[in-house]
Amino acid sequence: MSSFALKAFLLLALMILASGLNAQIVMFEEDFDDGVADGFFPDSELWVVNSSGQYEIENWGFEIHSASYFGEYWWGDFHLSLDMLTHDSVHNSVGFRIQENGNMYVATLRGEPYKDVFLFKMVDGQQILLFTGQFSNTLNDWHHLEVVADFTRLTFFVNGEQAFDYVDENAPLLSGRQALLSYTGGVAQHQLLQVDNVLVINPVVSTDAIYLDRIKTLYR
Ligand SMILES: [Ca+2]
Repeated sequence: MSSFALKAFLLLALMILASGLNAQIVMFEEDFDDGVADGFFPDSELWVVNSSGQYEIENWGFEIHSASYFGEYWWGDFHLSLDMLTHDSVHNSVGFRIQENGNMYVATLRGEPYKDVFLFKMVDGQQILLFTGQFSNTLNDWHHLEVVADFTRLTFFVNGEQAFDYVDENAPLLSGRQALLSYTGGVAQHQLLQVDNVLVINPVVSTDAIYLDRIKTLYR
């Protein structure tokens, strides 16, 4: 490629990148409306897509855990959002930065009588409480949950309201898969968990800035 052609190519690439500067990269998206939970890896065959285009699992019993995993082990920073409804149970939970050895973070919203949020870190089978606090919410309603992981800073939003903002400075988990988590126990021995509109995005602003810098360096 001639020097002129190279410069023209780089300029074009720069313009394309600049035009997409405020865009966001979709890492994962599933609304279940086609009846299939593409990209999910459930640990139980009880996870199904219902006739309303939602992903659900129903469990009866005490202390029953189930997960449906999605994403990649190399996923680092992300913004996860989804809608979640639990019938007859208080737990709305998502796992993230789930590593191959099972270590992970878990964000939980609990309804009445607790009305609180938790951030746990699972390390070698041990559950470490990183944060808990009161958080007003209602039972048997859809809640919009968002988890934002920015390096060691972990933020949890419920229905648009910040529920925690925690910086993990003690051996933080920096990458991993994600999961929808079902749990029966405590006040209810039954849970029908329903999930919809799972979206994982990676804000591209900082990424583009890095690439723009590289291309500018090449072009000089
Ligand atoms: Ca749907």
